[in-house]
Amino acid sequence: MKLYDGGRAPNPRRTRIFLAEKGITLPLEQVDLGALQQKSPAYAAINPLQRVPALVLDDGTVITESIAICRYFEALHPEPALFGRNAMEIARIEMWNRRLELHFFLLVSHVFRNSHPAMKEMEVPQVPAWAEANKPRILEFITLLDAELKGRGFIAGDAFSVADITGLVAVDFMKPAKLVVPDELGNLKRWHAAVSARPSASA
Ligand SMILES: N[C@@H](CCC(=O)N[C@@H](CS)C(=O)NCC(=O)O)C(=O)O
Repeated sequence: MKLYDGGRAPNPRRTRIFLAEKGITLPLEQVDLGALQQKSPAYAAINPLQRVPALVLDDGTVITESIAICRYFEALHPEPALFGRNAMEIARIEMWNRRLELHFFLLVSHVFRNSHPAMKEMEVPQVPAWAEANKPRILEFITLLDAELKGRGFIAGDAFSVADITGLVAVDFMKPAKLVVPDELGNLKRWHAAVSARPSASA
C-alpha cells in the first residue's frame, strides 16, 4: 500500500492529519506539484484527474479523494471514530464536513488558484475576478462558523472529527491565499489554536 502525497498541498494534508489521529503510518511517495509531476503520464495512469492524494492498495486498486481515503481507513481502524459513532453523530459530522468543503475550503481554493502567480500553470485560465468574488463569501461563512463555535469545543459537537480536520486545513490554506481571519472572530480563533496544538496538525 502506498499514499501518493503532495507536500504542503491542503488535500493530501487532510489525509495525513487523519492518519496521524488514527496512529497509522504508510509509505508515502511525494508528487512534486511545483514540477507538475501530477500531469506526468505515470501519475495520470494512477489518477486520471491528475490530483493528489491517491492511495494505491497492494492489489493495485486506486482510491482517490481525500475523504474517500479517510473513510477507507475509518472502516479498517474504527478507533478513534472520526466520522461519528451513531446516526446523529454521523449525520452532524457529514453535514459540517460538506458545509466546510462546499462553502469554505473550495472557495479558499478558488481564491488561491485564481490569484496566486505560482498557480498559473495549474489553473488555466486564471480568473482574478473569480478570486475576488469568493472573498466576501468566505467571510460570510467563517462569521457563521464563529457563531456556531460559541460554547462548542469542536465543529460538529463535543468530539474532534474529520470536520475539524477540513476546517483546520481550510483556515491554514487562507494564508497562502492571502486571506485573514478577522480578530473579532474569537471563537474561530480559539478553536483554531486548540486544533493546531494537536500533534496531528504538524503531519
Ligand atoms: N477533491 C479532491 C481534490 C484533490 C486536489 O485538488 N488536490 C490538489 C492539491 S490540494 C492537486 O492535486 N492539485 C493539482 C493540480 O491542480 O494540478 C480531494 O479531496 O482529494
